Amino acid sequence: MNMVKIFSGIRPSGKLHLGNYLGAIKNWIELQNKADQVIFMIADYHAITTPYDPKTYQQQIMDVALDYLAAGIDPDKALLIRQSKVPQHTELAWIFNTITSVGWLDRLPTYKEQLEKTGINNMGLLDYPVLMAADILLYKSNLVPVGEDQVAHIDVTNEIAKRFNSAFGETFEPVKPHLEEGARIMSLQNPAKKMSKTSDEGIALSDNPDIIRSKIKKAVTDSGKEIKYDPDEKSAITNLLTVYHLLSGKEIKTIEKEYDGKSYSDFKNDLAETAVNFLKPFQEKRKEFENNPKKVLEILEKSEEKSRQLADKNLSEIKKKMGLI
Ligand code: AQP
Repeated sequence: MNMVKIFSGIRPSGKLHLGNYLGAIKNWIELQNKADQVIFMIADYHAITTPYDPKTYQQQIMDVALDYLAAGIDPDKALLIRQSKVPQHTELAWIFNTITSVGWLDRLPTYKEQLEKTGINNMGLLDYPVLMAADILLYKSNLVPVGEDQVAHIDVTNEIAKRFNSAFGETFEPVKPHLEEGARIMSLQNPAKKMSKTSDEGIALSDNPDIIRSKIKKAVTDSGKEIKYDPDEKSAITNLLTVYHLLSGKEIKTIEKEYDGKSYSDFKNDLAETAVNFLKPFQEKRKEFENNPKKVLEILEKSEEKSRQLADKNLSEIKKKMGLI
């Protein structure tokens, strides 16, 4: 049987939110026990493609490391790395640039959305999926747990892998995205948009109970009164029901029955308490790591050393096939 090699990452572009947790990290925790190689990355080179503050950037990067560890990423099972500490990522991205068609990139919805959002059209933004392909293929990873917005990028990764294989010889196997329920948690202010770190006030994993309660109280709802799963007619309530279901483990049908005849505000109050209770152990564990920055740094540095070795081996094979060495 083929080895299962997991890779995924998150941009340190703000506080991690429930969408990041339910769409990605929750699955990472489950998969880390089942795979032969597991690498989770803090995508610090990806996050500088959009506006950021250099003065707080190191703290933001460490905040993501704390979130990863508090969520249950086990450094004995997974390597936990900062992208910029493994320079082979950017080296391979350059190599992949030479076999990537611009047409695969400039039609991507994620690229167009970011252009619209930031008004900035830098090369890094266009090239983002090429660096992502390098992140994944540098370790010959074959399974990438992500939210729905990233699937188009995995398609580009596979295009690049195919083109490399046909030009230089079989090297990469196909990469599969791993998606579960929760792959698209929507914004609490606008259920037509996904919850995100930069353009939305999502529920941060580190929000205190009062902030969580206030954000859920203010979440938009649909017309009517019924608490019903109906993505077309009741997109806001459907999103809140999905979050409730994933945080409580209760089936959607059971929740609908429980709130039959009750008001949106009853439902929201209980959802808020569910979220507060769900995040409590996470936040306690995060505090522990926060009080031990030396240990966190040690975990990162040890992982990065191992990743550089893995990366070196694969990059040498790639360069040999290309006649670069
Ligand atoms: N709303 C979401 N629902 C489910 N999964 C999500 N992911 C992101 N948002 C949701 C998944 O989380 C991982 C990290 O993605 P990211 O760093 O791009 O997260 P973001 O919150 O989308 O960050 P930004 O900086 O605010 O980016 P934009 O501006 O692109 O939204 C991925 O696996 C992603 O799928």
